[in-house]
Amino acid sequence: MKALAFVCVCGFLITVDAVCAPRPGSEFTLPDLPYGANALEPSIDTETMVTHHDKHHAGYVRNLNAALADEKPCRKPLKLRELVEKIGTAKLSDESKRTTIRNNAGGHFNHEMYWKIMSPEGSQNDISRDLSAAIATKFGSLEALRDEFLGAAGKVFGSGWAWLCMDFELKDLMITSTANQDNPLMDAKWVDQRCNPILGVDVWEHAYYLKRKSARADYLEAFWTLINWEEVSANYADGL
Ligand code: MN3
Repeated sequence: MKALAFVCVCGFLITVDAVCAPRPGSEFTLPDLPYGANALEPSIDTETMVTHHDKHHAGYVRNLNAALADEKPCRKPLKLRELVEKIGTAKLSDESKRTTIRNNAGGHFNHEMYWKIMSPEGSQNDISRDLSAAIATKFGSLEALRDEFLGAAGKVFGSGWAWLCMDFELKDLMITSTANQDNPLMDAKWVDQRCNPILGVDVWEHAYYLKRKSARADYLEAFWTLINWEEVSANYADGL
């Protein structure tokens, strides 16, 4: 009987406050790009960056705030990562909002990571010793990781993302992909592989179409040269 009571309390704690309305002034906001909109030229053109950040990412943030507004006010700050992790099961005042929150919380989280894991110079020399060792163990070399990662990104059907990800328990690396704005942190019913993402590439056409038309492979080759490995290494260290 005691065990049953414990399970029930646990379930309650998991769902409570997972989805709530941020207090006025604490709504989600669009982060600035960590570099100028023209800084990734010629790999990613300025017009693509401006549209992608100022229209698409801004839209996810705006729609997320609108979808959360009717929930009960948050008692503590609502963390984006927590929302992404819990949206598959969290209690909602209106079930029809689950898809909207899933898409827009995912869109906001994924793009925040995407901007940060790129830099104008790229930084292959900045891979931490730990991440470098993990890459060698799992893939054999950075070149082999590149081939597998870009291969997975090229195979995403329609809009979605490819990820370099960490197993939550074993901490080893893996590559996976998600549809639309889903993220490997989300509920298992929506993703092939639950894991902790440390590097993600956006393969929606809006990420490359203005410059590259349908040539996703060219965009992916260019993206690889932009990766900010210092940031990816920090994500890896956070996941250990
Ligand atoms: Mn995008």
